[in-house]
Amino acid sequence: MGVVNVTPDSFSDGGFCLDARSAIDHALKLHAAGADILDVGGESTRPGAQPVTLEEEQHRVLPVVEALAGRGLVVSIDTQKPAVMQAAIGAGAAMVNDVLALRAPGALEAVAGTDAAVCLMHMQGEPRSMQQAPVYADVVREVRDFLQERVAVCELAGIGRARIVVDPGFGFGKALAHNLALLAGLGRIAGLGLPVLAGMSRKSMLGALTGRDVQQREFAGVAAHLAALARGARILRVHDVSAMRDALAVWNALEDVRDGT
Ligand code: 7PJ
Repeated sequence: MGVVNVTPDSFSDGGFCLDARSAIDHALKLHAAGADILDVGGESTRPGAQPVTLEEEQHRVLPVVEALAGRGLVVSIDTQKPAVMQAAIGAGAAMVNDVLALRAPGALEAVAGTDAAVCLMHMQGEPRSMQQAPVYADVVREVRDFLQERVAVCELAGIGRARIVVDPGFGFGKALAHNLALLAGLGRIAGLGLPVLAGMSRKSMLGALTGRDVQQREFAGVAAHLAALARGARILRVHDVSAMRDALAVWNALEDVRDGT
């Protein structure tokens, strides 16, 4: 899964068209580099980020979703807003990626009446304040229990298991030790029996481990995502698709070898 952010380009005065076009161009490059899913988002969920209005978010993402889905590409819509989910599915999105795990009023209904897939992510607190003082007794158990409960709620609402992906939400209300415990214990999340999505690309946990700035975390990201793959992750949400694809080429070649001796 390649990350496609549709946020205004502060260096251009071209406004919306330029933003949409550059997002589409970027997404096509990620697809050419080997991304199977393009995750389109118009509202930042980074720690401390400010919310975006419904109108602004739709204005940003819908032309991009439509253009990519219209080319036959698999599009995921990264949003917390039920109205954006519905409009994006109408524009061709095949998956809803929701950091709130469909907890917003109306979100379950927005997905239930469609055949879109959904990624349910764990987050402690809310983006504005989630990194201030995250606390867990047993982070892997608490995240797994939360996801299990959200899966049950989805099933009751008519969203069958075949449509559901789960995600521990690296960096969403987690200190470094929590993120590492989740990565080490990812097998217990995979034990829920649903595909696991892991997203650590460029995140501060990689900065904390390497001392590197956000633009220089590519190698650390590849290592982290391979570690997730080894523990059962099925979808890797990354910015640096080419690097991840090369690593997967090596990884998958080994999977095909029955006897290495
Ligand atoms: C994630 C996400 C993640 C899912 C973001 C960033 C922050 N969606 N959206 N999982 N992270 N499912 O990319 O740094 O980890 S936005």
